[in-house]
Amino acid sequence: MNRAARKDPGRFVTFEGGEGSGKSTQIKLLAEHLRKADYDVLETREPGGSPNAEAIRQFLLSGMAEGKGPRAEAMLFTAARMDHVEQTIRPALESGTWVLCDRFMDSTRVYQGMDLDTETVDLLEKIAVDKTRPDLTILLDLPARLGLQRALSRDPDGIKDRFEKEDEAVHEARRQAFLQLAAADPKRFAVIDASKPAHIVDSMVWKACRRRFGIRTPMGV
Ligand code: Z5A
Repeated sequence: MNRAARKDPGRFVTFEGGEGSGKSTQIKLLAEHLRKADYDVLETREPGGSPNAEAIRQFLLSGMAEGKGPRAEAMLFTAARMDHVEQTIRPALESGTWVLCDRFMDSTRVYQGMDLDTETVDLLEKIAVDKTRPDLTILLDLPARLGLQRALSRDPDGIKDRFEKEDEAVHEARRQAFLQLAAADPKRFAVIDASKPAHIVDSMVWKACRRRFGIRTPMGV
């Protein structure tokens, strides 16, 4: 019988960080560790993760919402998140599945929050997330320039999306905003140096996860 069948609680782990910081790479690696340890795991992403939210993703990343201003953009991210939480995340957690999510509420705080007042962001977060808050947030931290280089080398001829087009100083300011969020909530966040090779980052992420949830493996916690 696996752990979900034994009614162990599902855990909610979010990954945050800048463009090209390695979130998708590390989610796959963490999912492998957890599955080997006999957990059921769901990998998902934002914006997206449910059919309606994926439709909103297309609209947002194409840049069609950009001219409407940061409030409208934040409301669209919120609508997508609400659907994702209701249709995908909450049911998975209730069934004992671990949810690993590429970006979540902290991305709205950083990307849209820099142009909005805190009360508005707090309200949108409450509407979309309510009590479904991450148990652990892995912040993959690296200089914006390195992340942008990695993203570019992954897809040198690709069309840049709404956010990829912005300049390095904007990405670096977001990096600092993520670090401030982490400093304000050290119990929830683990800040990982993502400039290291992927296998080193993987071992740091797995260690943070084992510590946070007390997971024992043959190698110990
Ligand atoms: N957004 C927002 O504004 N508000 C919100 O509320 C939310 C999102 C939820 C979504 O973009 C955009 O939406 C995002 C913020 C905004 N835009 N930006 N910027 P997305 O989903 O298309 O992309 P992303 O979230 O920014 O992630 P990404 O660019 O796909 O990168 P990643 O997942 O963090 O990295 P990766 O794909 O794992 O790695 C990138 C490359 O680096 C790849 O070739 C890897 O093989 C390589 N890599 C990975 N790790 C390493 C290490 N350690 N060393 C060397 N190379 C590595």
